[in-house]
Amino acid sequence: MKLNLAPNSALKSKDFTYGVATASFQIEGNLEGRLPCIWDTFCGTPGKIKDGSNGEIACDHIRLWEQDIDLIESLGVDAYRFSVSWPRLINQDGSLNDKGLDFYLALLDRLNQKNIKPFVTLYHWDLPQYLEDIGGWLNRDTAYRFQDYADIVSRKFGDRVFSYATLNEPFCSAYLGYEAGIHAPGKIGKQFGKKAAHHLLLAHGLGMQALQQNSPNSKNGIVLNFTPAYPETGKEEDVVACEWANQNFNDWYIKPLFDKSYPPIIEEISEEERPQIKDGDMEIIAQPLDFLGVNFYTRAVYRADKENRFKEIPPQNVPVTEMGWEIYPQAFTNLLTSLNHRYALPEIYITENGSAMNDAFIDGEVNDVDRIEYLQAHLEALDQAIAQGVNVKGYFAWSLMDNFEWAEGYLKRFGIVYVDYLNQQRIIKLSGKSYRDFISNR
Ligand code: IFM
Repeated sequence: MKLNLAPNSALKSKDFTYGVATASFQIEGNLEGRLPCIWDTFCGTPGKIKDGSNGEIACDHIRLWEQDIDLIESLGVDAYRFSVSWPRLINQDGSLNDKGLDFYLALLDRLNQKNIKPFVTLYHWDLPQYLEDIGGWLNRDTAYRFQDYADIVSRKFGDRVFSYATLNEPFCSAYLGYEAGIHAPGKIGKQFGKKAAHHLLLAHGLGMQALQQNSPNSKNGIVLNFTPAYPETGKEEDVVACEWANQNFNDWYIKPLFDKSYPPIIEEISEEERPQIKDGDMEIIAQPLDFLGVNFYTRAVYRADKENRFKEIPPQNVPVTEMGWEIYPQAFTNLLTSLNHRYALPEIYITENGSAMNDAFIDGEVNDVDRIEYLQAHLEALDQAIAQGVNVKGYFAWSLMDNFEWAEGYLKRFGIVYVDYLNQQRIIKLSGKSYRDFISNR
């Protein structure tokens, strides 16, 4: 099975950027080289991670980074998206950690030498634990500490970075981390989620100010994840429930960036849920963006529910990935065209798309045809969105290699490269070979 698109597809252009993506906590390991973060604490709390694992070794990338860059080069991609670790770069007193800085400078230099564009994410969920100890994202001051971090790092990285994203998926940090409690720091309660979200968005705006000042030539923006909401039936009550869920999970994060306001449900949520918005906050949040990163994996289906307004209906009798997420590529096209219709968007990069599959490592190979099918269907869906006028400039496969999948530990594999955790060997899966051939035959 090969990845293939029509010869006239925009995705066949050499100007379209293809990449692979990772994140610091998920691959780096080497805890001794940095301060503790909220995910170390979460992993240390019994019952939080399905296989009881942690990020102590992960893919041992801090040690194996040179060979990992060779691997990325061998895939023929144009770009590598990765995150830098705040607790590896900044000491508790706010000064720089020289060893951490040297690591990332060497990584950036090597990528640039190889003509692989570095897409750097500043925050992919590894908040320093000392900041969580004083409230984490519930503390407004954390947004200003993030600005200091963005400022110091972007000065030091100089012109090495092709693109900066302030945050990856603030929905996950805020909702999963501070409301549902299934991600670090594991706080549970409706009174937390939207407060954390507001401070994250404020941090984004403040961080953007630092980036535009220190690094005006890089493409600076933010990465949001979207799980488009669909009503279970056409009944009005389901449609209303679905709209509520959509505002809560998707619009809450994008609307402030472009419209300087939260979605209408802000008028209906309880006082205790509402964030404290100070004068000028919405202007800070809505800094002009050079790009918007879109992460897409699946959709969600909702029905009306008397107690909670909406109820998510798990996929039944439809194709799903190992995460139990429905495979529904049409939602990818619809998401992009509808965002394009609603907002004055900057350039879009698909900063994550991919699937966890039940990979079998047999005789040194992983023939993950199901992952290729997922990729093929999503590239076609993307192609359709571009044909309908959406300005998408690039696509990153999630992920370069299998890694620590948060609350799932190492049980779920998203890589196009297999990692044998017993010996840290990397084996390019059939999907990785297909992606490589597709990119080189453009
Ligand atoms: O592994 C994660 C990544 O860190 C953020 N986006 C979704 C991926 C798959 O769950």
